[in-house]
Amino acid sequence: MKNIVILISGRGSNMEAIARSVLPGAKIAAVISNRPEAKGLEVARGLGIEALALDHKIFPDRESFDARLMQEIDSFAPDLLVLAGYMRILSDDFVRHYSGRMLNIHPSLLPSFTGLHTHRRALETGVRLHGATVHFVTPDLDVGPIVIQAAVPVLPEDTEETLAERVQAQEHRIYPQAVRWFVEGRLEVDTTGHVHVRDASAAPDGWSVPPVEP
Ligand code: NHR
Ligand code: GAR
Repeated sequence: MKNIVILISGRGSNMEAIARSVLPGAKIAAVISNRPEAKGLEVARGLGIEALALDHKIFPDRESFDARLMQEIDSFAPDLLVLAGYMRILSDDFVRHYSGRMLNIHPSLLPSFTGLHTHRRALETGVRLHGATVHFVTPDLDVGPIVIQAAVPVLPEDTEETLAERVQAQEHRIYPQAVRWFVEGRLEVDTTGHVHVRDASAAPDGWSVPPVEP
């Protein structure tokens, strides 16, 4: 059995998409939020998943919070740690501890728009294509090996909200896909930091084209 631990900070819609599509042979062992008020905690409990909060505000600094978070996570013996809308930068020691077994979804077509407020910045910049990226987490923010991306058009009448909604529909498709590949043991990061998907049925090297929207 492969254990998956998911970290959230908010709504938990990606967590839910992953939980609903998890393969036999894998299990969401726990969902942990750094924000006690995160809606996703209730969503997880509704799905029968153990859900707990660890409030970062009661810790004196980032390192002590991360050390305690690591303890909680490791009590579930995770094979994979999934960041799903988790909003705290993780310290280097934490990232090294889960090296090669921690994924994040970032709401942009990386390497464009690392960091926060990606939809607003995409609209301000005037890009015609935007999207989401699943990547392995490395100490430097939002630059780890890319597993899968999906692109969406930016439409003239878009607001941050309508654009976010279009991107998130793709997130709910590509994040479960990436997790399934990981659970199947099919992801490989080569020495140049490129990810390969072994025996991908979708396309020659595991990329997948999102369905064209109307
Ligand atoms: N940690 C490391 N080391 N590397 C990454 O690639 C990480 C990471 C932690 C989170 C997710 C990320 C994203 O997809 C992620 C990737 C939060 C911030 C941030 O600035 C930046 C990137 C991401 C998540 N957080 C503020 C902080 O001081 C707090 C913001 C808030 O609470 O609203 O931690 O974009
Ligand atoms: C998602 O769109 C995710 O890409 C983004 O937050 C949303 C979380 O939604 N992540 C970040 O912005 C990380 N900085 P969810 O809680 O419903 O999955």
